[in-house]
Amino acid sequence: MKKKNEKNEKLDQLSQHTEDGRGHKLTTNQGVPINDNQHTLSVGDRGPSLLEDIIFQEKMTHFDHERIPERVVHPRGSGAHGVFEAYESMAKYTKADFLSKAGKKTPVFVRFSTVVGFRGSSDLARDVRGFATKFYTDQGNYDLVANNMPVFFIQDAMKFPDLVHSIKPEPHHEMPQATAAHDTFWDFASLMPESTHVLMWIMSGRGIPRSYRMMEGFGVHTFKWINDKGKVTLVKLHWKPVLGVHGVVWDEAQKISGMDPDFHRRDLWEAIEKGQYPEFELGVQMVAEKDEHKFNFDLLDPTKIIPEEEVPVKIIGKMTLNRNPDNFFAETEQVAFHPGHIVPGIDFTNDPLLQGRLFSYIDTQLKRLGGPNFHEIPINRPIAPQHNNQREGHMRQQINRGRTAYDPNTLADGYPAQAKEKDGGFTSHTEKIDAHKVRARSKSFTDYFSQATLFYNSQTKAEKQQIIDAFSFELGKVENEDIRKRMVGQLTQVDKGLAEGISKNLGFKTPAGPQKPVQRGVPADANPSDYEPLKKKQKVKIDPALSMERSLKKTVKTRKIGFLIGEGVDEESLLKMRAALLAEGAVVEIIGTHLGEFETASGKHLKADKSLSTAGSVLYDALFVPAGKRSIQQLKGQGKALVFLNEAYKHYKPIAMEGEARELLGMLHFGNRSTTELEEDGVIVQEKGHSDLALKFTTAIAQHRFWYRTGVDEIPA
Ligand code: HDD
Repeated sequence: MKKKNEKNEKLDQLSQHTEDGRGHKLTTNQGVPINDNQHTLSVGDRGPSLLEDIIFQEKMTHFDHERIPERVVHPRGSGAHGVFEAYESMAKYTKADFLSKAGKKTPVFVRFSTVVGFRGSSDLARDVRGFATKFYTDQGNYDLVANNMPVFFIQDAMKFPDLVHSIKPEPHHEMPQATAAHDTFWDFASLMPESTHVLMWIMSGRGIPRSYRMMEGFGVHTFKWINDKGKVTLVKLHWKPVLGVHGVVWDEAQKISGMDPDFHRRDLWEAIEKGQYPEFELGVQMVAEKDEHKFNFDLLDPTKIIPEEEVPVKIIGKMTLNRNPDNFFAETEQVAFHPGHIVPGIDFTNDPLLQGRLFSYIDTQLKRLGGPNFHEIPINRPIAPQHNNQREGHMRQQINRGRTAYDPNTLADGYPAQAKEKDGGFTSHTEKIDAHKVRARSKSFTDYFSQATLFYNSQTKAEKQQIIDAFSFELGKVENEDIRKRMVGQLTQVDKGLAEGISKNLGFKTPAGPQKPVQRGVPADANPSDYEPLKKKQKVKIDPALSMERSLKKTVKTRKIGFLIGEGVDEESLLKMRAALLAEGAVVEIIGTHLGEFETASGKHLKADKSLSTAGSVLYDALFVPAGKRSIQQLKGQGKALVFLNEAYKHYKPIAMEGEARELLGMLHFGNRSTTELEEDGVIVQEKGHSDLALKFTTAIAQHRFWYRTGVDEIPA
């Protein structure tokens, strides 16, 4: 039996769930039993079909209407149910009930997504990831509609359609799919210096996550928390994955896209089915209202972070995703998030991107879900009761009794009545604003590069190289050379070495600096020099939290280890290693030279989970080759087995080989070195029976990647 959480039980009570039809007769949607689901009604068995075949008509009409518009951005996604538990009371800062006491549990539904690719595109695109959470709180639904990057491309929502039009496939031939690597995006980006900071994040390993379970989430905007005395605290929200933040490398990402385009979806699904529930801690950076202007950037600017070195992230609760959806369409496709779904104790700031989002999300749900009653779709339905005078509209589910649908009234004794603030009624923060109505960007938003530099400087050597390579790939796909140069010109403002590295790969001289004009959004009557991009002195030079390698969590939990075997594998070698890895919480899959049963050297039988042709090393975090004379003989004769190992080495992954498996070394590109040298590079090779092989291998897996191993570039795989 699957575990059910509170929300699920509630939905079941509302009889929205039906089981899979076992034991029931087939019926029409009107409940009429169907006695032939194979043939249309026709005039004779070779004659024309009849219009009066209402069974066919109903079936076909429903089928023809099965698609709803995919999301204009974030169409490709995967969801999961779970629960959020508060670690402590945050009542001092917010009256939000779900954060009001330690141990308070709130059901949640999360949808992770890519942004650019269509619904059927690969999970491994280089892209921002969406991380949207619906908290079904006792005070109503709260949506934290976040991304895995803490900053956005643009500062004003007015530019969102332009951004999205530029990054989506080009409109004349609808290519390329699910990638920014084409002219229109970089044309736009190279003219929008404010996007530089997020580009650094996307070009890092964060743009190609290892798993949805290993990504951070960021609310991006500064929000307000308000306590019961009306006191405001400015906050930025973070999700921190308990397993740490991990990416894959670009070569891997491209190969995974071919081998398993559902890689992230499958990973999330399987982890939950196995009971390895993904966990994320909720963190908050808090700034007293009086300190709003103490920073050298504007807290309203969504292209800026508050460095964790400046304001630490306080961890206040944990979300555990513990149940897969029952039906993808009903839940993951129909879930409707909106940054405007907030609860008392939370309020908006005047971030111009957030303000624009407050319009866009409702508007998009009206189109996608077909009308104003989308809140009645089970996945969107709050568990808090709803009473108001809204009525009718497409697909209305609720059957409201009574005569009154207006306020004030006496016929229903004045109900539903307004809640008082003390009874938990929502009140907006009474902010005083005294200003002219203008179309303008505040000057405090014009430092575009300082934090991009902070991000770059906080990366390790390997991570910097990854960023250079990523820019080189993306811009290398751009056909127009002016665009390439303009973009690199902009990157000279981030770091000279970065710009030089990319220029070298693209085959031109590094531009001296950015091209003019670099500033958009300057009011027509303004003095342009007032709006020159600034580079302000940074308090923080390096923020380790920005680097994945510097903030590594050393664990092998849920890591997927592939065992390469042939007939006659040494059973003891295999079982010992498997037991050691499983004990540490890793996942083991046996990859055979063929599928089905294998006879071990001692005459026992075991089954392969995958074969060399249905798997690839890119789908695993590490590889082990157990001992076994015959098994190794067979692997030696399989080019694919050698590709597996060479590729794993190329992708910096730990490898272990026992007993006869060492004979493979001579056939591998990296094998021609001493055991000690190999071990330093995360390749552990031992005679059979050494007791510390498993320990050394698990320690290497906990390090995840050996970024600085030798000879990687020479491997042709
Ligand atoms: Fe957005 C979807 C996150 C800026 C307009 N957005 C969407 C989703 C996520 C985000 C995670 C997918 C939700 C789901 O899984 O259903 N969006 C962000 C973040 C932003 C951001 C973190 C910047 C801080 N978005 C943004 C702007 C606009 C939109 C500036 C428009 C003014 N976003 C939308 C949308 C979508 C959407 C068009 C498409 C589908 C949907 O809303 O439900 O309304």
